[in-house]
Amino acid sequence: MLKASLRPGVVVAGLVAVLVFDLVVGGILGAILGTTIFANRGATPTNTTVTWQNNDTIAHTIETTSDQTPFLNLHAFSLKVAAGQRVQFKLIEPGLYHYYDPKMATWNAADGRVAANKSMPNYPLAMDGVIWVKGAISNLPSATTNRIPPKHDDFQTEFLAINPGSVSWHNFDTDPHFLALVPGWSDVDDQPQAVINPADIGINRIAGTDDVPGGDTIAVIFSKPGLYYYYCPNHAHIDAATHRAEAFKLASEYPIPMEGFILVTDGSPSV
Ligand SMILES: [Cu+2]
Repeated sequence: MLKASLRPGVVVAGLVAVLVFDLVVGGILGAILGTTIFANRGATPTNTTVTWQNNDTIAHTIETTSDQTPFLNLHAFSLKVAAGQRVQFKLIEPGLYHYYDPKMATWNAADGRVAANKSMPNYPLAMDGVIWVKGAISNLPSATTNRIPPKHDDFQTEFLAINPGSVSWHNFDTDPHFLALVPGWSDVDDQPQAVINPADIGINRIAGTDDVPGGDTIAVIFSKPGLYYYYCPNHAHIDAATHRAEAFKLASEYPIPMEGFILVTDGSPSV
């Protein structure tokens, strides 16, 4: 099966920056929406309009997940976009937005993740995406924690946000798990992409309870602001066409990949 590649493009018209990308390239039914990230370069998030271009031959729905935190999905939306058409939406509040097509994927409430529907093209990759609208967010910590639950090949929390500082992971599972950034996103020559995975974190092993009584904890320092997209190379691999983590079949939460996001703000006081 052909994989749809992601073709983000940024058009700047006055103060309004518009991201146009294809739901599908080449008319492949139900292909990947992609983990697509939009960074507003202006100081006025209220001028942030996102455009979704549907190049598929069927209509799609673009809907925020039911996950909501002080920095995630602050403004819920559900948009329909007909085949060959585009739809626009203005995002006002800074933070992350996680959306999916509920006809192509399902919200797994137990895991708090979007899971691809089995009959969809590009399974196990789900039709979902992430947008980051830059801007100050109040009351973020400079240190936070995540965990790997027992018997789970996933991270308990998909999205975390901090001021520059550190994130700790504790492994309650029996197996070792790893943390590494998903390659293919950072591009220093492309300003909106330069803030995605802006500094490498290496490959970090977190011993499980088979190796260390109670499981190990590691802390990773995130001093450079940006959006970090990471995965566990022991339970997922990278799909080269989309630069997305794809679950290994033997991973316990398959088709949900063992991945997560850390938003590191610039730490400036909120207004
Ligand atoms: Cu793992």
